[in-house]
Amino acid sequence: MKNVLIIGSTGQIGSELTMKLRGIYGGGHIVAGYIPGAEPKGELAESGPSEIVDITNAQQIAQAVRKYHIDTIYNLAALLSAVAENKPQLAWKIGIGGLMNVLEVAREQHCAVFTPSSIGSFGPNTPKDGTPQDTLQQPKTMYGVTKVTGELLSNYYALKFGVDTRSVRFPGLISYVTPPGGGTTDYAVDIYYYAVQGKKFTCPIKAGTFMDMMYMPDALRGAIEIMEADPAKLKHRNSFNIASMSFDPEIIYNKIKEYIPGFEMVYDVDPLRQGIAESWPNRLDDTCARMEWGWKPEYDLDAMTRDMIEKLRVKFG
Ligand code: AKB
Repeated sequence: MKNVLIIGSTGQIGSELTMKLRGIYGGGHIVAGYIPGAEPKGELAESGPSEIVDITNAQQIAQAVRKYHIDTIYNLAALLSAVAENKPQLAWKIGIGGLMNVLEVAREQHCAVFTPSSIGSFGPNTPKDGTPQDTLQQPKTMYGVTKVTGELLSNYYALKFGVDTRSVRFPGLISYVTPPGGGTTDYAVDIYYYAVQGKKFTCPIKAGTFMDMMYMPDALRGAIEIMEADPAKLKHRNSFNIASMSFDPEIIYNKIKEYIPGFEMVYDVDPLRQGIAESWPNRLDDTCARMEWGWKPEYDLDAMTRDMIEKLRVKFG
């Protein structure tokens, strides 16, 4: 990987992945693609090139790929699960219309492509505990429908046209840098912001609802390592289960209380997010990722909680 285009570089994953890749390959090799209204700022704007690249505009993608001699595209444009339920047509346009644009440019200009999938690609009839790599994927959300379709389409382009497509199924991602917008797992980010600022947190997800979660540094490493993996060792491509921790609201609340004893949490369950959460697995089995490309998470709930609190304390003074 030498020249990389990140589509969605100012979003929750993109803002950190762009900086991490610039640290590894040099700022000039990593192009931050963004849409008007979501311009890169600060270090992200100053540390390397940026271009307007709207995923729904195939020509813009092709031009950026030609201009910077791109060989790898990270396609991070998507609506998260709760937003996608309210805007299903737009979710499809970005998630699948956009992916098709990326794959066509990649086919013509010989790029590798990373497009994240999600725990949202599974549905209520998927085995909930130890969810296997290869299993039923019949999601009931538009987000999930786009993720399963994206996995199939990416595999099709690999098989039919030899495009080097690879992917992981991300759990809920937790970070102190850029907040997520409109996901079902967002509560596990918000809770830290409230705790550190000494505010009472109202949790939209019921106690006892388990979902896979991951600290952002592990997620970024996963996204980079899968693209650097030896292709001869990959039996799967789109998309690998990866996992590091699974908890419900009570477990994360009690963990934060170990460090901030006065922290308070109450419940006001959001039926949309709760319904989505209940249709997702409790805990994925990531054996295939571990065996095929050496995936190994570094953060558990305790290590993540210590780091989140420390970093957010700095952020909020
Ligand atoms: C969401 O909650 O929509 C995302 C996801 C798990 O894919 N964070």
